[in-house]
Formats: sequence, C-alpha cells, structure tokens
Amino acid sequence: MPKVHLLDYVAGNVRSLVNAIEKVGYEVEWIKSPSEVQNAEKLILPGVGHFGHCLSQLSEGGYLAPIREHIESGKPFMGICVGLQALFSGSEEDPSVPGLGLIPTRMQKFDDSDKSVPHIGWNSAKNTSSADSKPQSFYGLKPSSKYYYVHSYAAPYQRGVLESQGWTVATATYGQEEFIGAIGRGNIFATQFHPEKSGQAGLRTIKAFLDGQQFQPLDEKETKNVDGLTRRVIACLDVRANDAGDLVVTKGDQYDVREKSGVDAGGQVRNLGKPVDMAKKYYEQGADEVTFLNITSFRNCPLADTPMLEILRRTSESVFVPLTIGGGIRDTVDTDGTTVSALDVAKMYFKSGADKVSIGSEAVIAAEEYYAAGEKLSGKTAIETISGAYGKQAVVVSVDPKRVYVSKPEDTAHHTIKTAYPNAAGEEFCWYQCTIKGGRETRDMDVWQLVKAVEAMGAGEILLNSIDKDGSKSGFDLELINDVKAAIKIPVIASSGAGKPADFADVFKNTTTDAALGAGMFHRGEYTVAEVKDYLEQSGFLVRHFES
Ligand code: 1PR
Repeated sequence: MPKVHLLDYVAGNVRSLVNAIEKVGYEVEWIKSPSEVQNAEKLILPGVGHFGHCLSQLSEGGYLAPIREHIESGKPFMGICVGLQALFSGSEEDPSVPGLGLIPTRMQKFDDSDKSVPHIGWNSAKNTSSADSKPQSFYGLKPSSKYYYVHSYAAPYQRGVLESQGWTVATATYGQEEFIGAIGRGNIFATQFHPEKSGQAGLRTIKAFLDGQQFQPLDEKETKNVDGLTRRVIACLDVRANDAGDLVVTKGDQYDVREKSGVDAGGQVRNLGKPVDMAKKYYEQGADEVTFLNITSFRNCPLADTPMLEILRRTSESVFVPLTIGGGIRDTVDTDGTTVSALDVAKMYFKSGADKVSIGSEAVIAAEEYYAAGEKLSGKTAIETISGAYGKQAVVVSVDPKRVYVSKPEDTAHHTIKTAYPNAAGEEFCWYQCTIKGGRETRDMDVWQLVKAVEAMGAGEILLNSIDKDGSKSGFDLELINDVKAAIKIPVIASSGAGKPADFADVFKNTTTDAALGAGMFHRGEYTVAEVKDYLEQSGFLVRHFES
C-alpha cells in the first residue's frame, strides 16, 4: 500500500482519519519527531481544538521549521481543521501564538449574535472560481456535496484576494458569514472541515489529495449547490448489557428499558439490535451523526467496560460521520484501585474513534459546585479538562430534565415557563428539574442553571433530552427547547419524543434547535433516517443525503 505520513503531535482523535486513509487504499506512517518529517513524501497535518494549544505544541515540539521545509520543497501537504488554520498568520483565539504565515489573514470568531457558535454540522465547500470557468472539482470537492465542520473560528472570505495570489478557494456560508472551507495552491491543500468525518464526499477528497488529482471535470448535476448549513439529524443508540451480559441497543419509555408486554413482559431489557450493525445502517441511511449512550455506565467501572471501546473501534472503521459516546465520563477508580481522571477516560474513547464525549451526571454535580463557589470555575471539572485538551467541540453535555408543575412562578426559586400543556391539576407553570444517573435521582437545579454553568465551563453542545417525552412518540418538547435555546449560545440537539418525520419538521420550524435526534422510531423500523430527510426536504429544509 502507498504511504502517507501523519503528524502525531497532539493527543487528538486521529483514529477516524487513519481509518479514512486506509479506506481509500493508503497506509499511515506516524511522524513522532521533527527529524522524521523529512521522510515524508505526502504529509498530513491534522488538528482539532484550540489554535493556540495546537500551534504551541507544534512550536515547542520543534515541528514548525520541518513543516515549512516540507511545504517549500514542493512535496504534497494537507492540513485539516486547525491544520488549515496553521497556514494563516494567526487567530483571534490566541493572538499571542503565530501561525505559519503563508496566508496573511487571521482567523476570526463567528459572530454569535444571530447564530450558535461553534459552527457544527454539514456545510458546503464551493469552489469560488468554478462560476467563471468550466466547472471542475478541486481535490474531489463537489458543490452538490456537504462536508462536516466543527469550529468557532474561521478565515473570512474576501472575493478575489487569495485567488489573485494563485490560491484556489472553496467557501461555505454560516449565517451571513462566508468563510474559507478549503484552500490550495501547488502542493498545498487544506480543509477547514473534517474530510474523515464527511462520509463518501470526504473520503473522495482525501483520495484525490493522496492520488494527486488536483482538478477533475465535474458533471453538470454535481454543480448544483444550495449553500449553507444543513439540518442535522442524529441517530442515538442507548447501549447496555442485557440480562445475558451481551451489549445491545435498547430503548426506554421515560427511561424504563424493560419490556412491559409480549413474551418478555415482566422485565427483560428490550433488545433492539447490535450496536455496530445499527450504527452502520443509520450511517447508510444518511444519519449526520451517531451517538452511543452507555446507559448503565454508573454501575460499572468504565475502564472495565472495554466492550464500548470495541464498539467504537469497529464502528469508526466503516462509519465516517461524527461519533459521540456518553456514559461514565467522570473521574473514577479502576478495579485495581488506580484513580483515573475524566480526561483519561475521555482519551480512551477518543483514541478508539469517538469525536465527542457526552457528559451527563457529572455535569450536574460540577454545576452545583460552580454555583456553590459563587460561579467560579475550578479548572478541574471533566468539562473543563476535556475541553481544554480537545477543544470545546469535543464536549457535549447530556441533560435529562423532568417537568415540575407549579401554580405560579413564585412557588419556586427556579426558572419557570408558562406552558400550553397544564397538568391534570390545572397548573400552568413548570420548571425543568435536572436529574442524574439516568433520571434515577433528581437534584435541586433547573435546566437553565445547568446549561448556563456548563457553557461557562467550556461545553461545546447540549444534548437536550426530556424524560417526560422519551419514547412517547408525541413529538419533541418544543417549550423546553425554546427555553434552553434562549439561555445559551452553544448549539442544542433536540432529543426525546420523535415518532414520525413530521416531528423533525416541527422542531426545526418552531424552535431554533441546531440538530434533532431520534432513537426508538428508527430502532423499531417505523421510519428510516432517509425518510426523515426526504420529509424535511419536502418541507423546505436543507438536508444532506447519503452519498454512496
Ligand atoms: O450520567 O454521564 O453516565 O451519562 C449517562 C447517559 O445515559 C446520559 O446521557 C443519559 O441521558 C443516558 N441514559 C441513562 N439512562 C437512560 C435510560 O434510558 N434508562 N438514556 C439513558 C437516555 C435518552 C435519549 C433517547 C432520546 C430519544 N436516552 O438519548 O435516545 O430520549 O428517544 P426517542 O426518540 O425514542 O424518544 P452519565
């Protein structure tokens, strides 16, 4: 197999990149010291998270000069995400740390006054020069395809400036901001998006770079483009051991996963299939992300819980969209008595192919401590340590709220809303109470307090469940979603209650949610992800379809 060299300079998640490279027929050789850079013919610089952290690591590791020499020698170079940002002069994210300076522009933070930041999801990479000339694909990029982005900072696009210096530029638009999605000149190619997480469209780009196919003609139908971020549809797999000890995908009603009718009535854990097979099925139906929640993690030590690691390893070999893993991400004590930090637990998952970790119970405890300390950050929580090392986009907080009704707002110290769905006693106000351990324990904290605290700690996204709606097939809790969206700037994934494609259209129409997640309706085979996407498209929403 032909070789490509990858720079191993941060403890980032590069497993999916390795899988993607192998999938397109190349073998990865690691560069572990600056002197090895000269061995590379084709060099890929991955990077995720914080610009300053990545560039400082490269600089302190002595890599910047050899990378510059590689680029100047004319040998193929590809940068991904922060690897693209490294080509620029610097970033607002950390003004004291310089980039390589090949392009004299600084990365700027997206304006969050009218949209969620980070920018997470599937967006375009449209060649800016294609409009004036015969359409051609630049390293396999197609205007009709969508690519997976996750970042808060970007290089603003100024028409014609870089093109006049010989660069080919592909852009995307987020809100009103057009930014650089990919760029290349001569031997250099870089993408702000993650090609290894962009399905077949991303694999095509990696292959084109490795094969040295800079420009290729495009079919007329591939030039069709609707710019902008698509509506993200996520498939969620609740995983736990069944009574026979096998890891299965299960699904509860209001978090109760035991059978209530049929031959297994009286208590067997519902078994809806095998995690890896189901993840692959949803990927091929067009799921934009797959989330695994290890829903009984609190019973075991996560380190002994190697089957979840194996599930991730196997899934990431064939599923090229972002994978999130939740359950048991916290400081823990291993079976041999060794203390293992939440960061180390997360690291194991990232190394096995996860792109994000989802933190539930631990986030509530951390938020309680945050308020007890007068809204001061300790720097020690799982959220802070993991987002510090891997970037905030790698940290999702999973919220498991329950409605609590009151007759009037003054009856509670918590943040209430007036609901259109009063309870049987006619009470018209409610607040959303946070729970831990999969809803088994309620805490004296409302959802507003929780999401504001975890945003301050550096969470990148909220996975917003609802215990009342879970498994109900009655649609999402739109009131809850709107309430949470009003509290924070980071993206929110609406979850719990989806029973049909129209529920997804409903949540995108009536809230500003950034993504929507379904579980039971997919697992029971009632609808496919593709059917949801078709419905959304017919309802006027922009979606990404699976490319084979
Ligand atoms: O607390 O950090 O160890 O994380 C545990 C994780 O496991 C949390 O994310 C928590 O939400 C999840 N969890 C724990 N117990 C259950 C359970 O069901 N007994 N599942 C559970 C949560 C809810 C959703 C579900 C949606 C959509 N599952 O993720 O997928 O409600 O379902 P639907 O579309 O069928 O309505 P920690």
